[in-house]
Amino acid sequence: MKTRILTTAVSMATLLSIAAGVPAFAADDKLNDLKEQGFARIAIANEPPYTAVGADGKVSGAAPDVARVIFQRLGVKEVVASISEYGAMIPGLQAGRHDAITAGLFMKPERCNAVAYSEPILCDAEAFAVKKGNPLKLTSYKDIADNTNAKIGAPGGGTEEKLALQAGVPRDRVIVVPDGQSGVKMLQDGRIDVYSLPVLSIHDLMDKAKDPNLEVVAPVVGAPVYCDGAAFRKQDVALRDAFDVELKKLKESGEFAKLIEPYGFSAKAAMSTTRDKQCTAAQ
Ligand code: 6CS
Repeated sequence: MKTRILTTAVSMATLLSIAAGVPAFAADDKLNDLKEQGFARIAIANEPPYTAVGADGKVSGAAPDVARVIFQRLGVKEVVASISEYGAMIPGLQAGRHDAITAGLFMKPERCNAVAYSEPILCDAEAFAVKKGNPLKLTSYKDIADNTNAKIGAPGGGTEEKLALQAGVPRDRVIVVPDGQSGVKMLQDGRIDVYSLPVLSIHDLMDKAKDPNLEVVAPVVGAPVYCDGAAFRKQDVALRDAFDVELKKLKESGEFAKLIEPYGFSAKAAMSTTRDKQCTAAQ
């Protein structure tokens, strides 16, 4: 009886995948392709502690470190990173330039519709870097919208840019900032009044800037806590599922906490939520 059910189940899966235009065997090819390729091409942003590229070209950061361990357990020896703006990551994945996005790309409904996310990995709130004393008293994206002189810097296609626009900040007061160092410089030069990134990223930048004339506002009032996951193409859901099996083992063994908590992330935060919850949360 069991074999028959299994047989029926397999033929049903085959029928469904062929109906979806994807030959059943193709779904599992991606992992085999990566094993043969010897590496997985990952998109990163170079925004520590999520992702970082050292002067020697070495890739680190919580997201690539978790991805590297998981891909190795799946039989893919290495990860090869390319730096991308957040807003270009999903188009790059869909165009086949990346095999996965492991960059702290936060789960949001529109992104969850475009990619196949793993279960949650890195969770964080949002933050502002402002001039000492927070002269414009900016503690929320709405405060920025309400102050007609205030300009915010944020990553292109990133969550903070979207939150500012959704709060009513006009497009000409939302300045796209290519990287952390540029954001700090623009704030120091007064070209922006606030630079917004996730809390851990802003703290990393401030620790390195060592500028007594800057301070951090965290968490941003009214902004959600987000979680990322590794993101795969929709048609690579079998690879995503295999990734999730190994991620679950890492979480259960305690290795997951050992990988991400030295960077300041909370394993408990990621383990207390799910992809489904993150993808359906109103944000
Ligand atoms: O997912 C995003 O859009 C945001 N994630 C991180 C880790 N940094 C900034 C970016 O906007």
